[in-house]
Amino acid sequence: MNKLLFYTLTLSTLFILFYSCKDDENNGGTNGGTRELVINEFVAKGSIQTNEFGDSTDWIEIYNPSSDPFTLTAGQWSLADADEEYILPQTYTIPANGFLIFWCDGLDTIATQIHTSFKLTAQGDEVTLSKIEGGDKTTVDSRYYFNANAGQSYGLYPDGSEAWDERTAPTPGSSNVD
Ligand SMILES: [Ca+2]
Repeated sequence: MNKLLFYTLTLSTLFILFYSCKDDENNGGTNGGTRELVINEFVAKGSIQTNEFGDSTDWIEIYNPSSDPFTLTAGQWSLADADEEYILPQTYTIPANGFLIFWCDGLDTIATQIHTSFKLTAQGDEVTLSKIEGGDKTTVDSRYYFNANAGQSYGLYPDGSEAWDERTAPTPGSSNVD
């Protein structure tokens, strides 16, 4: 084997290894934020949970890590995927150490539940929770993933920690299980 071919093959192998490892490490990874509230869990493909209309749809669970209730004022909070931002049109209060579910079904409405204008992309997407005050937007929490597995969630265990992993038993609206 000549030297040029050897170096080309070695570099190609290293490149492939680097990017395959990078994808694994980044599944459910964070892009940072202030974490007053936490993106605690989500399902992006093959959800077996159904919204209030009986449709199986993706969802995102927001967790309040504080021992005090947390109020999200209408128009000042948004949840977005990589392409679209949904601004919360009603004020909600999340109880101390409680949860709020956004159903990502593209319905863009609020009935008993919150239904975002976007759906999550199974192949990979980015989920961002932001606060909007005086025209300024602050990222509170952000997560991204690649190639979601059907019926499984990504989530933190324990709730609000930094330990992201795939969860085989999704728990919308209640504490995550290992
Ligand atoms: Ca949960």
